[in-house]
Amino acid sequence: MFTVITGAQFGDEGKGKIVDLLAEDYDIVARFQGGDNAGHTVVIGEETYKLHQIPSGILVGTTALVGPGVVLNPFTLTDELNMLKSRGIFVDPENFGIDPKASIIMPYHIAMDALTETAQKERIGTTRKGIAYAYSDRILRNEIRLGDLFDENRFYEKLNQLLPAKKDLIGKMGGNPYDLFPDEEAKRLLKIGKELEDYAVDVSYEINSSLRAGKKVLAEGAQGSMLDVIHGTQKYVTSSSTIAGSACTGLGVGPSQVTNTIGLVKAYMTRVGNGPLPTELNDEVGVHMCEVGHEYGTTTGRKRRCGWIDIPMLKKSINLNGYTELVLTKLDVLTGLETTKMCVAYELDGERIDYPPAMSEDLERCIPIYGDNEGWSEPLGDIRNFYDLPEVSRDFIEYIEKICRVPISYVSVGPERDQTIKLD
Ligand code: 2SA
Ligand code: GDP
Ligand code: MG
Repeated sequence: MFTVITGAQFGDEGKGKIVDLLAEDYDIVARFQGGDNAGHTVVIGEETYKLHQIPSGILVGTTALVGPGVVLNPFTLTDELNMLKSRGIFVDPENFGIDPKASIIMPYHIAMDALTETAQKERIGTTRKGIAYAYSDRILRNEIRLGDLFDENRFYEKLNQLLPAKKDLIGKMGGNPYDLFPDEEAKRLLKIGKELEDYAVDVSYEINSSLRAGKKVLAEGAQGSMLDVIHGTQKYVTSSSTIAGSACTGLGVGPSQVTNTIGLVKAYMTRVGNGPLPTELNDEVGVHMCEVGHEYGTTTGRKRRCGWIDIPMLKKSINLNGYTELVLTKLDVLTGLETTKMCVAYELDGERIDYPPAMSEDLERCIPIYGDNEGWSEPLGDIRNFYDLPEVSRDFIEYIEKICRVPISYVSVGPERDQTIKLD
């Protein structure tokens, strides 16, 4: 069984919580794209874990693999490994592996990301983790891979070839090329690389062999479908493919292996960074969503923009991912609102459309058309049965299912594992 989970919106739908919940039933959980721009939160009792590069399944003892499709920051990965170990989580080559073909996010990538963001008038609002530059170097075939750090000679050979051009470029971008990548940093990187060598695994081989042996594999997406580098709201996207198909390319598994795809849908929209968000609310309802939902970036702490759930976008995500089921999260956050709204269509140039236009410049001009419903005042955090939910909230869930024509398998009503309602 090979299940792929992705975010159906702009990320932060609660992938960390749901992957942690489902991981117990899987033998392997694997990350296939993105880097330490991701921030997946798992709350277990009093403990909160913020994972950036290590798959969320590690906390329940499921084998966690990081595929070759990711970009890897060895420094922050080491911090993350140490954080887990210091909190008593077992992490060992027995249950954690990284593909040596993963591309390294180099200090110059991070410097360039920051310089571009600072210089641009219309900022993307990146996490400044160097993601776009690391992926660009992969496409340009200029990347340093994790496996290069295992061999000092090969590493220096590549670095010495690349560094003069990087310094030149950083100088032209207005940065200080002389600070860039002193020799001590190269040595530190090599040292960390040597430590990570113990975890090196051919992820494609491992997953395919496991699937052949009847094991269950869960692929954990990062960011969200609307941030996909091809299908998202360009240019305001991340630099990897965030949709379900990317699990196949990022892990090296054939599409015929995929058994099901799960879409995580937040009961409202959030977006961190710039770019179109047609249902954005700049009023007290938006403030309610942000404050009650604690909508602050898991990696950067930035405030997330909030708005009503957007059905046209959801329809697009369903197409992009072929979702076989949806998980609706953060429904509890809507408690206390007088009315709940859903964007069911847009108006663009005087016409009603029920699917996002191809170009994000046009999406920017879309005016949401809402369906209104009464709100509910009951807190949902302690509810574990669908029929104990307030009727209006059940209508909200059932309407999404009906309009999307995809079953909702779970509704999440709080950050904790057990704050989850399984739907039949
Ligand atoms: P980047 O850094 O190049 O990937 O930024 C490009 C866009 O992608 C967005 N992006 C994200 N959106 C939601 N969540 C992400 N992870 C963190 C979180 C974000 C944070 O879990 O909250 O802490 O700010 C994430 N990572 C990238 C980014 O905001 C840009 O719009
Ligand atoms: P991810 O990137 O998709 O894993 O999501 P993040 O971890 O960045 O952001 C989701 C936030 O919502 C985290 O703080 C979670 O602990 C929290 N969360 C997840 N599910 C729920 C839920 O159903 N209700 C509430 N109130 N919080 C939730
Ligand atoms: Mg997140």
